[in-house]
Amino acid sequence: MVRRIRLTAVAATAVASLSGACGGGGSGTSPTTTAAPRSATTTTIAAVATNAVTVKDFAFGPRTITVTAGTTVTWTNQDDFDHSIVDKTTNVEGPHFGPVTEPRTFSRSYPAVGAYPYFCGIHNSMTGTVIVTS
Ligand SMILES: [Cu+2]
Repeated sequence: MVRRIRLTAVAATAVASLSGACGGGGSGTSPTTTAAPRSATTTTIAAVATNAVTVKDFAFGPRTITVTAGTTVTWTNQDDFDHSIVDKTTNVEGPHFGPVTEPRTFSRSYPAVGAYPYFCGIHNSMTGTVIVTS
């Protein structure tokens, strides 16, 4: 099965440049010119990172999250029944979590770069992916 993972990086770069205003020359003496310092400001706005996934109505939200290596991702179950997180690659299933088997949260750390698809071990149609970048 081929699964396509679309990674959307949102980075807005705003560059503001200020050009020095040149004063006009008056009559008579030649004006003294002082070079105005040219100032440039670069602002980079990165996408807001999240390490939180909400589990609600048999769905993971967001279904795909992107985190940096070393991040711990936490799922919070807002349904009235338990879920679990199974790493699709390793088939390792975390404990059931939710209102029946508390706590309602489950956390897993992602130390290495890669794509980590997962699913719910109780409801296999529930799928998601953690994308880990450097
Ligand atoms: Cu489930």
